[in-house]
Amino acid sequence: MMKILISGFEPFGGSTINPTEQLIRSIQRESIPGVEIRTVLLPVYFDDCVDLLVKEIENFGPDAVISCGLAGGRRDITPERIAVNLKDIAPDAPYPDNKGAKPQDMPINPDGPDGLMTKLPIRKMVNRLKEQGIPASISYTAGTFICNNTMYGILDYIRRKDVPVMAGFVHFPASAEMADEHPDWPTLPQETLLQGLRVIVQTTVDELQHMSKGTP
Ligand code: PCA
Repeated sequence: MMKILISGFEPFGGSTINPTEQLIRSIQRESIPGVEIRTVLLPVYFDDCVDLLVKEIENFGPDAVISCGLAGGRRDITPERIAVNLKDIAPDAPYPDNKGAKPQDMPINPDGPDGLMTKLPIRKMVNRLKEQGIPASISYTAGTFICNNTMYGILDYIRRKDVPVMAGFVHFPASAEMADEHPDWPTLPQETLLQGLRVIVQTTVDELQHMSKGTP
C-alpha cells in the first residue's frame, strides 16, 4: 500500500477561511485504489508547523508528503520549485504568524543550505492541471512566511535524515467563498481547487509507481 501524507493550514492573517483546511478534509474522504491517504492540519506558527509535520512523517512513514497552503492574490495553483533558508516578515507586513511572531532576517537552519528544491514532479503536475483546464503554473518562490518555513523544514529533515520521501509544497489561490473578505483577490471555486489537488495526488502516485518499476 502506497502512503501519501497531505497537510493543510488553519486560517491566518485575519481571514476566517483557509481553503487548504477544507481541501484536506475533502481529500481524506476520497479513495484511490492501493493508496492510503492521511491528512494533517498545521498551525500557522513558525517552526511548530515543521515539528508537527515531522511527527506525522515519523508516525505514518509516507512515500510522499504534499503540503498545501493558501497564497492569496495568486490566480493559479502553483506547485513550488524551491524553499529558501529564511524567515523574514517585513516590519510593515500586514500580519505576523498566529502567535504574533515576526522574525526578520533569520535562517530556518543556521547550518542548512540556502535553498532546497522540491522532490515532487511539479512539471508533470502543472501540465496535467492545464490539460484539465485548471489554472496552474510553477512558482519560483514560496515566500518567506510559514509555507516556505514548512517546505524548507521538511526538505531539510529529509536531507539530514536521508529518508526516501518525495516531498514538496503547493500553493492554492483563494476560494470563491473568500471573495467577501478579500474582494481584491482572484478566486477559484473550492471544487476546482479540490479537483486540482486530486490531479496533484494522482500525479504523485503515478510518479512513485513509475520509480518503483525502475523506469525513467
Ligand atoms: N499560507 C501562508 C501560511 C499558511 C498558508 O496557508 C503562507 O503562504 O506562508
